[in-house]
Amino acid sequence: MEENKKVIFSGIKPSGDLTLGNYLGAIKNWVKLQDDYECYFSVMNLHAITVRQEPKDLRRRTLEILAIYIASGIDPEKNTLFIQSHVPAHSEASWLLTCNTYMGELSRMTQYKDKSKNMGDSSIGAGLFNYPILMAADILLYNTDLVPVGTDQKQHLEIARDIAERFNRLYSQTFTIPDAYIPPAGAKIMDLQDSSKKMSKSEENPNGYILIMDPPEVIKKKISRAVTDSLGVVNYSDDQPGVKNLINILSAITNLSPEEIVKKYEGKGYAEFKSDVAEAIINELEPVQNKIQELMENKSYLEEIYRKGAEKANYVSMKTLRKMQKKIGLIPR
Ligand code: ATP
Ligand code: LTN
Repeated sequence: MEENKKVIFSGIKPSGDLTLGNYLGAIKNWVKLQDDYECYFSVMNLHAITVRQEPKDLRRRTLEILAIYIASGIDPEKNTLFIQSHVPAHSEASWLLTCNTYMGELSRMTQYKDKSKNMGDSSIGAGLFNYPILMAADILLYNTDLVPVGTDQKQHLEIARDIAERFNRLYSQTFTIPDAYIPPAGAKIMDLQDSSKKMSKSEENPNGYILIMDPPEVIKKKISRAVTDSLGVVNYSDDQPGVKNLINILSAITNLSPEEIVKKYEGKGYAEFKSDVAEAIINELEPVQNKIQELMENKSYLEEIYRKGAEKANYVSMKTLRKMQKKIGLIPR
């Protein structure tokens, strides 16, 4: 029965072209979870504008992310797919939660610290600081039980839980307390050029990331240039972070455990290993890429999906928003 299913909410912001990190850390797991949960997958365009975006790129990427969700195997008939800005309750709930959140807890967020570290106070947007509150609103409006994300989002999940618990304490039981779901493999794919950083779509050096839309020859080139070490042994160890990252990528794609992969490459060099990693990525992404292209040529289909998604999301989120307003003491219209 649909009503008894637990609820999942997750999303990706269109702040750059999506990487293999987004695919393995987030989307691929959503595909696996979709049958067992009632799922809301959103394109977080209001989060994207916490840093400056070129309007026409933002528009293109918003639709592209929707196409990527569907092309990756998320069934638009079974799940609610929508664009964040089409559901005003997110912005409204975000304000109500802003008035119940402290500067202190926001200033501890490592994503905020990382993103603002090279900016002066007068150029850090307030949206970047308040980002986790909007994310809490996204999650709490749907009475979400589980939020499948990569490791980097764990701290944001914790603040969402804190905000929810505080609201429940102050105004009586209102929100479900959400749990993070961090996948066993692929939770943190690292930059191919610098294994101390996560692979990120906002990174400047394109050799550090693989894009979901990268053509096969580009993928081969980037993997063959990926930084490893001079040991020459395929081992799953923190002393060999570059190799470990490639093992994690292969493991997330093939479902083989890191141990099984190490065994398979016993006595073999990096060249063969890297060429198999590239091959696995290409085989995984090629059908997705073709489907994305097809979907991007069918804008009216995408429009139909996001319209229907917004309708459902508006209905569900408005119910929670009204509850919040009433409890806080705002007079209903
Ligand atoms: P940016 O780098 O622009 O801040 P991002 O890709 O980190 O963007 P989102 O697009 O919002 O941020 O991330 C969407 C999802 O992808 C999140 O669940 C996040 O945890 C996951 N994700 C992002 N990068 C990685 C990565 N390198 N490894 C695993 N998961 C990742
Ligand atoms: N901040 C998230 C994107 C995001 C999100 C959400 C993820 C915005 N709202 C709600 C899960 C649930 C990120 O991954 N950078």
